[in-house]
Amino acid sequence: MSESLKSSLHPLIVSLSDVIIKTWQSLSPEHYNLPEEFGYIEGKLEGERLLIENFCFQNPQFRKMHLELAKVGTGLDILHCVMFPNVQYNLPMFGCDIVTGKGGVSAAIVDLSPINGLPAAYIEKLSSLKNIEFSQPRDLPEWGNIFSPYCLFVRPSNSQEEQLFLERVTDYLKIHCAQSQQSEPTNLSQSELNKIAQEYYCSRQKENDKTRRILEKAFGTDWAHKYMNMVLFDLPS
Ligand code: BLA
Repeated sequence: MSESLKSSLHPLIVSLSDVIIKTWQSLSPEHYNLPEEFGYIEGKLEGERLLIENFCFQNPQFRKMHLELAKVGTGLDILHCVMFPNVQYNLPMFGCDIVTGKGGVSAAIVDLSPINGLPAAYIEKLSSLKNIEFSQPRDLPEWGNIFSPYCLFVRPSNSQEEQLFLERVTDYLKIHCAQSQQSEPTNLSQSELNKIAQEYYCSRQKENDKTRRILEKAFGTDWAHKYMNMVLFDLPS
């Protein structure tokens, strides 16, 4: 990981990216080649530099495990992470997004989002996690009907809450990695349903105008469209 970009990011993003990469190592990940032009990217947003760095892996259960770190000027840092299951496995979508600005962390979201329902083992594990209260919970946007009842969406208001968020993401990742290792491939018709559900998840995520706006301003409409469709939320083949 390039220390130059990473070390300049908000500490919560640095810690979480370390946790993600470390946890993925238990999944025997192989490299996933993103389209070549999308590894390390630099653009300009309203005269400010936008830097994007991508890390991408795959294994039998996950067609793509994607971590993106981004910095806009000196004000805005972003962590974006999605684990896309292979549609042959009945696994949910792990998704996480952190946006930090001059005033601290503005959005921190993590979920294991259902693909044709959450498997019973996930419900059991997630519902037995201890309840944590955040002082500033946030409301999901309209396109957010893809998220599960276990979706955590908050504005952490101090470093203690940032730590709690980090611990909760770690819990979700550990549950997901362990479950994925026990998962067996399903049949063809269920795989087809999983594919449709994953396409729906991606189409809803692409309705997030806040993400689109930043990419369009820095790189133009065409490039942003390509990036959202080929890198952030590409469809299963
Ligand atoms: C919100 N995402 C945001 C915001 C920005 C971005 C600037 C607004 C911050 C705020 O409301 O406080 C920007 N996020 C980006 C950019 C990238 C990115 C530029 O990932 C990538 C280049 N978004 C995801 C994933 C989830 C997600 C995987 O990519 C959830 C699993 C959620 N981001 C998400 C949600 C919001 C958000 C729910 C709030 C949207 C709103 O309130 O309208």
